[in-house]
Amino acid sequence: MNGRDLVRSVRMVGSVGAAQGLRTVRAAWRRRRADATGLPSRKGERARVPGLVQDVEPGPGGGVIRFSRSELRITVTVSGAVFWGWDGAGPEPSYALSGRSPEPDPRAVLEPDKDGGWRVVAERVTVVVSRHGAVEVCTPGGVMLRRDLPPRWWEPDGGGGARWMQRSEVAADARFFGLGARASGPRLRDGTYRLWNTDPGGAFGPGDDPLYLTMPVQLVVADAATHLVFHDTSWDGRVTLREGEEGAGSGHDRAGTCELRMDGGPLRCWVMVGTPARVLLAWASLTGAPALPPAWALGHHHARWGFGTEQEVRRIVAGYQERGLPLDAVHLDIDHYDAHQVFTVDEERFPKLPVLADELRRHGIRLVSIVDPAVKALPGNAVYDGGTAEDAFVRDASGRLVRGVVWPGDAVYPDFTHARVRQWWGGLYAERLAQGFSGFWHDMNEPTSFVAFGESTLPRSARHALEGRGGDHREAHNVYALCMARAGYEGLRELMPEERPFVFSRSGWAGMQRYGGSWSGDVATGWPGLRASLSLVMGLGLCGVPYSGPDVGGFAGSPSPELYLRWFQLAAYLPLFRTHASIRAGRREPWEFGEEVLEHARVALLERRRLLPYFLTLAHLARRTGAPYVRPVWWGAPRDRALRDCEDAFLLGDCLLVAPILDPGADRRAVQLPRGWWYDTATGRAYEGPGRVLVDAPLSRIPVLARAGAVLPVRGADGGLELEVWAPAHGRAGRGLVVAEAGDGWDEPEIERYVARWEGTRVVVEREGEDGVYEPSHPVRVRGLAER
Ligand code: NBV
Repeated sequence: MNGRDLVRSVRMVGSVGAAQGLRTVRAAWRRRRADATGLPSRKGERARVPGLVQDVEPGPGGGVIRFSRSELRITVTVSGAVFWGWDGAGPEPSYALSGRSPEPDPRAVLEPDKDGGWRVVAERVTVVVSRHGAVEVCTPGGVMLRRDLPPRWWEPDGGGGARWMQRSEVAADARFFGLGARASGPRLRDGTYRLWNTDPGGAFGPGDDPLYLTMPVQLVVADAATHLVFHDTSWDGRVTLREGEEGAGSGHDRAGTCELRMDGGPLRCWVMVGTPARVLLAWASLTGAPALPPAWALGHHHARWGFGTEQEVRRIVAGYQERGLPLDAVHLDIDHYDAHQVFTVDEERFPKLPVLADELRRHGIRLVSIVDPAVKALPGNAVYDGGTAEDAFVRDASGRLVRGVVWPGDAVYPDFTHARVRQWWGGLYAERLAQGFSGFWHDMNEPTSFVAFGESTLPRSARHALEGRGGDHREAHNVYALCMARAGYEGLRELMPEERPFVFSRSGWAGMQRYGGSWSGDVATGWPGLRASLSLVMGLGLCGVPYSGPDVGGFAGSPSPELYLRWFQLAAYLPLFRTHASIRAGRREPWEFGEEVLEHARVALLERRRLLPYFLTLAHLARRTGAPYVRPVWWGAPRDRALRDCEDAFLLGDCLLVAPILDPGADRRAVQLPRGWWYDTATGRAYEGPGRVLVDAPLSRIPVLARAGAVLPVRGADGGLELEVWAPAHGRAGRGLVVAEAGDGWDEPEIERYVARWEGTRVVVEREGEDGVYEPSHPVRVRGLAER
């Protein structure tokens, strides 16, 4: 056990309490024993490299190139995405892909290149393979975007999965993003990042890695182009990144490097090239469109571990109502379960949950339930009995049930990598729906088991169905939560076919967006935690998971009024806007931090409510295009170096730039602007980008700037939809897309397109149709005129 594991274990045992202590010691021993006998030996490993090119077999979109000790399959697909796989690896089976892999591009053919190499030339990329097996992905103009050097494998003596390693080079100016949810980003600086979903066992900050949701997806942004690279293997691994250095015109650039070391799984990869928007579109078409949350999930959520009783929930809801504060959802944590057992309710403290849910719903407030995967290992517990009858729980190599320890004590784990088990589990949400819950919050699904020492998860030797292929936890671990999300999502679709499910999950993997979103887990209370929150949301968005948000105020402590307010103000502009705290943390209601904070929090809440139509539009656009709601400021200008290095602000869709306050004591801040005119929405003052400007940020607000020419849907004073238009720069036109609310079902609302242009001294707004322009379908309010 390394030092970090030790710290984790101590934290974890500390947080579960003495009663569980002994169980966690036993669980740790069980885990160690299982792995001592249940894992294949790595003895006598032999290293292998591909060797020299021998011959080729052209095929659709590319073909197979044979080397003396391996072979490489390359396919350029019609969507422009490039697939390559070594050693016979094809794109399927894959947990990330949403369906069959895309069709090969019939125009892309394998042809000889210089020095005995081969290449495939396609419309958007050229792939060049050297005779030693290095793979270069280049722009159509021939600029190299990444060069993957020949890989190396280590094969155990008795056969079985090989470990592998691959080094790559990227442009000297390239910046790395992604790898799932990372606390130290969004720009991933030099260092090693692990690919193993991990509960940090308590509050985490920017220095903690890995966290709950990792994925082998990198977005690499360089002057020549942006590319997304996805190594499609779910095994444990490590990515070591090193940014390059430009030689300031001396011609001595040092390339950026990435070294990937994986414990197993196929060596295969997808690369998508283009603008950030194009790349995310290609990624969403490969791995699936982001699920559209119901409209209420885009409002304000209030959660806490330890509401404890129905009366307390009522008290808090009344507190919001009496003060005129918008509230859309209340979340119940594990303390509403009967003795912490999933799919149960403590009837004494929550005797009439369906009545409460009904009452809240009449006031426009939904109830959301936590769902933990681990099931108390106790005959008589209905879920345990049902799962036993289904043979649903994970077993070890000798066929015994794997027991871990979680909140209810000794517990067993459903094997979500089995379709039958997912079907069974999905059906259990009927109990939750009957209790009146509308949304689901998946926790502890890395999966976590409390252990006194070693890794806080299942034994690596634990067996999993892996869709009938069979395998162990080394391969299933990282996709466990993804498969749980699938089970929940698909179950809910069957149980309430008329409503869009709302599922968000602490852990996950590539493709997670198909079923729902995520949240930042137990982020530490403190200014570094606030910064980490933004990093997590942005990083996930760039990996294709657009819906997430942090615990406002941080999970475990008591934020100062200022920190709480700044967190609240940031989260009001993030997709999931939720206050949440640990059972041991201080209160988090907006009125608990004094009059001044309450007034400013009210402004943030009302602004969020006003922006709801815009959030809904962004959710629809994310589903259709893969573009996250929260985008780095370089989204539309990845060549702007100053923007590429800016990590403390973000674009909310196309229209707004949000510059949160991430440090104590600040009352103004520098904002790096992309090209064009930007209005401070609070003062109306206009600034011209590109460049850096100082903007006021009194305690009452964080800077939010609107792009000149933006057309965004907002909620008007009468509750109806209104178009807010920010005057375009003179001589310029503005544009905006609007998707109007169509309920929480499956209706496909139309995308309305608007143009704003100057006519003399007036700004005119028109709706564009197939055959001309029309009057807008909603009232229009033009802003920013006086100031220009
Ligand atoms: O269910 C209790 C908590 C929950 O409030 C939190 O949001 C999760 O991230 N849960 C973790 C388990 C306990 C953590 C110490």
